[in-house]
Amino acid sequence: MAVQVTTASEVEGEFVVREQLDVGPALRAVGLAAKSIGFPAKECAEIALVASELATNLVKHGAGGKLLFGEEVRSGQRGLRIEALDDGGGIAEIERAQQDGFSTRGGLGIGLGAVNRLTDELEIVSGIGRGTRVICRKWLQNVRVVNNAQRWQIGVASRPKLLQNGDDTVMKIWDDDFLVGVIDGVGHGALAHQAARASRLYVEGHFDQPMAMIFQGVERLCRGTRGVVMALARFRKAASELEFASVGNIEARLLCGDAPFKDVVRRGILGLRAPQPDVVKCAWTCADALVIHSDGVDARWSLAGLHELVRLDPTVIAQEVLARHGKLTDDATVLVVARRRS
Ligand SMILES: [Mn+2]
Repeated sequence: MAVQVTTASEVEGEFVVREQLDVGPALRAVGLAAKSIGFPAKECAEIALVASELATNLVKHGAGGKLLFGEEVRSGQRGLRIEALDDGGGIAEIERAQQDGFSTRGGLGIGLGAVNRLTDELEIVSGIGRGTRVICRKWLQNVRVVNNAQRWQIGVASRPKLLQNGDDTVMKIWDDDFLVGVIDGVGHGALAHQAARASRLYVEGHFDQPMAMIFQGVERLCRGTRGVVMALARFRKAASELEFASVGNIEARLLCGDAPFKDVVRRGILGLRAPQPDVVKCAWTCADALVIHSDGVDARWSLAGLHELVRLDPTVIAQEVLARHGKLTDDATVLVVARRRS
C-alpha cells in the first residue's frame, strides 16, 4: 500500500515491550498523545485500546518488540500513527492472522480486530527473519453539526430470506454530506448477517476516509468469513457531487438522470482478495433519485412505470421496487436517495 509523505511533529514516543507489565505505560503514553492532538475522550480511549492490542500482541506472539507512535499531518488533517515492530515470528503469524478472521476468534486472528475497526489505516509488513511491522493511523474528524436532512431524504426497504438479514445498509450523515450504501453478506442467515453488520459498522466509523481505504478496511475485516459485496455512494457539497464505488453484485441506478450513470462493476468479494473498486465521481445536479439494491432484487427491472414514483417519498419508492422485483430466494434490499420536493 502506498503511504503518502507526512510530516512529523513533537508528539511522539517509543516503548520497548517485552512483557505484560510493559503494556500499561505504553498505552497510557499513546492515550495522552491522542489527547494532546485533540481527539475527543471516546476516541482517546479507543486509541489506547488499539495500543493495548498491538503491545499485547508483541508479548503474546512476537519475542517482544517496540511500540512507536507519533503525530502526523496529511493534507491539513492531523492524525496519530502507531507502529508495532516485533523481533521475530514474522510472516508465519501474519499468514495465520489473515486466514483466521473474526468468525472464529472475534478479530483478525492474532487480535488485530480492534486495530482494524478503530483506526483508519492498517498496514502489515512482514519479511522472513525481519519480524513484523504493523502500522496504523487514525485521523481527526472535523465534524460540524449541520444536517442536510432537510434537502435530501433516504429511504430503505429490506426483506430477509431467513430470520436474520444477510443484507445491511449504510447511512451516515454529517455536515452537508452523507454516505449511503448496500452491503450483502455472501450466503444467508447468521453468518452473512454478522459479516454484513460488522462491515456496515466499519464503513460508518470511517465515513470520511478515501473510498479505496474504506474498501480495504472491509476487505481486511472480512477475511476468514464468506465475505461481502458492497456499493457505497458519498454525496458531497450539499449533494452536488456524487462519489460511487462498488465491489461485487450490487446494482445502482439513477432515476431521471440526464446522463446515464456509469458505475464500474468490479467482480469480487470483499474478504476473498477482492480487487480495488474504481471510484466514480460525477456531478449530481440533474438526477432526482439514486437507487441501490442487492442481488435479491431482479436487476432487469425497468424504469417504465417507476417515473411517477419519483415524486414520492424515497421509502415508498424503495418499498415499491422491492415489492415488484424482490426475489424470495435471497435477502433483498433497496436503498433510495431522493431530492426532497418542496
Ligand atoms: Mn444476495
